[in-house]
Amino acid sequence: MNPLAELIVAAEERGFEAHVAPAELPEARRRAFLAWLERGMHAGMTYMARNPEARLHPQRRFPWFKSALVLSLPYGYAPPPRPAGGLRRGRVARYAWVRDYHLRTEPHLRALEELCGRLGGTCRGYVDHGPVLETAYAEATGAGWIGRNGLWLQVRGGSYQHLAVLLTPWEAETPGPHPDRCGSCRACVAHCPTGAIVADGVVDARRCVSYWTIEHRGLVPLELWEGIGDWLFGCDDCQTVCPWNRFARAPKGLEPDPELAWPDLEAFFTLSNRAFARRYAGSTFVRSGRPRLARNALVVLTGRDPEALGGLLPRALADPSPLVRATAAAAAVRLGRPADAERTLAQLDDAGRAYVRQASEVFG
Ligand code: B12
Ligand code: SF4
Ligand code: SF4
Repeated sequence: MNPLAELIVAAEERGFEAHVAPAELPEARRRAFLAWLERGMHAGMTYMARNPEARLHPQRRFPWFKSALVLSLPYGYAPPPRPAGGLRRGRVARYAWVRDYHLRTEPHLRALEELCGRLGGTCRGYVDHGPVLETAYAEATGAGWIGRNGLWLQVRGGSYQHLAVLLTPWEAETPGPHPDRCGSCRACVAHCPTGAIVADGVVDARRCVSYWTIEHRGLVPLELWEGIGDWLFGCDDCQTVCPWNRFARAPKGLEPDPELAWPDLEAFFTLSNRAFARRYAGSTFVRSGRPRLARNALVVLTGRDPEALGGLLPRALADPSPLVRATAAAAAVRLGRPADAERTLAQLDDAGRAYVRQASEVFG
């Protein structure tokens, strides 16, 4: 068996679907990435703009790199039941209902790298955070296409699939392109709550709920609160409406955790940062941390359960995190309780005070 075929078998034994793409990405995809950066669509993700050439040409850093083994891991499981008790409002993106996929995938990538060594080559595996255009490589395998929502999808499996890429030193043939099966459908564009899909396959992170609720570290712009709606962590609106996700596949032996799909929002205000990290150890929540989850909870409750928000406000206004205090003060303004916000002003930094003043203009 040739080394690539052996790697595919090994990846499949580990629960992945695996396809091969040549190292050289199509020029159009490279240009699309640079245009996205030039227009500032990476928002505050400065790491995306750092050394773009490394992302576009991994072979410059790894001269041995000849083909990419693209691994996909489905996560199309059904929603778990909502646990009883607690304050369980808002939605969590499906990928976050289970143990963090980075943690689950890394050991498999390391094992495949070791296998490469035994096969006489050097490989390098990345999942999500590496400087690799994962959807572009997935597209280049010819096993699926990039949809209008910018995600890679397959006829058999939809888009609820994580990607990982193993750079290998073995040549692969260029497969034929997969046909675009979006056709005249525009459901994802129509259902995006914030108009973030600005062109076919192009998502402007500055408008994307997923960016603001997961990646962004600071205050969430007030004009986006409405669009964020009940999204507590991430957003799946451009996927739930996609007709191909009727064929989404569930991974074997992985059950979603109801406490991750429907977390008790009160925990975000009562736990210390350390206790939060312990309670949610191994989940994607830990990457964002307690203050950001508490910030998001305030935005969701403002629109979805003002009564519950009223009960939480005194604690949130006295939160140890300035991010949570400033968001709570803006939420108080939105709730028609400006006096509560006023009392907190002394506890805010300049940015927090400006945010509350702005809240009075936007919501007042
Ligand atoms: C930065 C990032 C984000 C940003 C920006 C999103 C974006 N689309 O760029 C934010 C934080 C908003 C985000 C959100 C989400 N993300 Co994200 N994200 C990434 C990351 C780290 C880099 C993506 C990137 O390079 N963006 C820059 C743009 C220009 O590149 P691109 O998205 O690859 O776009 C290519 C195509 O769209 C294509 N293209 C350009 N123009 C056109 C035109 C046409 C017609 C076509 C067909 C294609 C096309 O060329 C581009 C360049 O190659 C990747 C992991 C990785 N290392 O690749 C994960 C990744 C793309 N995200 C992923 C996921 C799951 C999500 C969310 C669903 C999470 C959630 N539930 O909240 C949302 C979905 C939002 C969306 N519709 O894209 C998965 C996608 C899996 C899949 N099946 O495709 C990835 C691959 C992570 C992983 N390892 O699983 N993400
Ligand atoms: S993740 Fe949500 S906000 Fe982002 S593009 Fe998809 S539907 Fe729009
Ligand atoms: S919702 Fe429609 S347009 Fe969007 S990715 Fe799915 S098939 Fe393509």
